[in-house]
Amino acid sequence: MSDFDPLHDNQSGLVLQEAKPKLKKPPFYKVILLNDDFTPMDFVVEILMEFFGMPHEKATHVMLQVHMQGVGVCGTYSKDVAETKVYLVNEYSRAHQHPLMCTMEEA
Ligand code: TYC
Repeated sequence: MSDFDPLHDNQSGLVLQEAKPKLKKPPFYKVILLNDDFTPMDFVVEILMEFFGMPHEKATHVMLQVHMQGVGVCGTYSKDVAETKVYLVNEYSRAHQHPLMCTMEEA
């Protein structure tokens, strides 16, 4: 052991514990679509393609999953990106007079 070892202070007899790094990875958020009885299926497919970059086939699959199960995940993003997508999708739906609801939850 060296003369100055902060973890084992020979003069006081104290043993110090090194501080653990407190950095945590930032959380990710799932962006979620909710089913409703009024929004046309084609409009939901368009949303999934335009705002979430899905090819037509995948967008159709996710739309049908939401239609049958009530909710579905559009993608997983950082908090800022998820919040922006939720805002843009809800604004776009309202602008087209559809009640489609988009929301987010921590992944
Ligand atoms: N249930 C709608 C219909 O029958 C279609 C739909 C799918 C609506 C997904 C919303 O998130 C949704 N026209």
